[in-house]
Amino acid sequence: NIKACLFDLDGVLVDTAVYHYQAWKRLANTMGFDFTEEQNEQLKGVSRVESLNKILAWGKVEKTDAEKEELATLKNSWYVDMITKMTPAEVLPGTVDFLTEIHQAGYKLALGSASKNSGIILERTNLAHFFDEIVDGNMVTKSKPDPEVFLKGAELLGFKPDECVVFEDAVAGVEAAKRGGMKAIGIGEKSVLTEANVVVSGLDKLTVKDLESL
Ligand code: B16
Ligand code: MG
Repeated sequence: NIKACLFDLDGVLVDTAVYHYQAWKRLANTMGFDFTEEQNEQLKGVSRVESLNKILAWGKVEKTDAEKEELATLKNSWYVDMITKMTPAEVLPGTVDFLTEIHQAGYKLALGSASKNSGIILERTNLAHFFDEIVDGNMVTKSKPDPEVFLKGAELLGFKPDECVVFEDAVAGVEAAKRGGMKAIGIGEKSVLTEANVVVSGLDKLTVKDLESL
């Protein structure tokens, strides 16, 4: 029986992917190359350092660790400029209703995000109060598809993995949930999130009943 819900942030609760894309694109452009929206898909759910490594490989650019750190910091400063201007209107459809409903039904909620900026985003969008625990990129050493972020969330909430369900939009995130022994609800396309127990296009398509039948 499901007792706790673990939520990915970007692509599930809010669409910050557009801001990540703009900031990474600007960084690539300053180095004299570009990448496509399709390539950008591969950056979803992936940590900041790993995203940078992929982008540098696409541009066939080599950088030292010190230079990489500088580049990642620069990208993050542009990204933070954008997310500090976010408003509750940018929360994805159905999110507030669904979180309210499951909270009232007695489920415990945790965030399980790869982002080190989850705090700002949750504050700006007015979602912070829904979560009993928050686990993000500041608290983990291994990124998805490693299950660390979700296992930590389950542990902090005090539930076993098989009492938890993860909501994820990234292939790496669904894999992390499964490797951690949890159920996974995919947010996106069935043909992409093949390992998920259920796939829907967004939280607006779910009700508390869907958790009972997992
Ligand atoms: P930051 P999620 C992930 O968030 C994003 O999907 C991914 O594109 C980003 O690189 C990663 O967070 C790290 O973000 O640079 O803010 O630490 O989907 O796990 O909520
Ligand atoms: Mg995501």
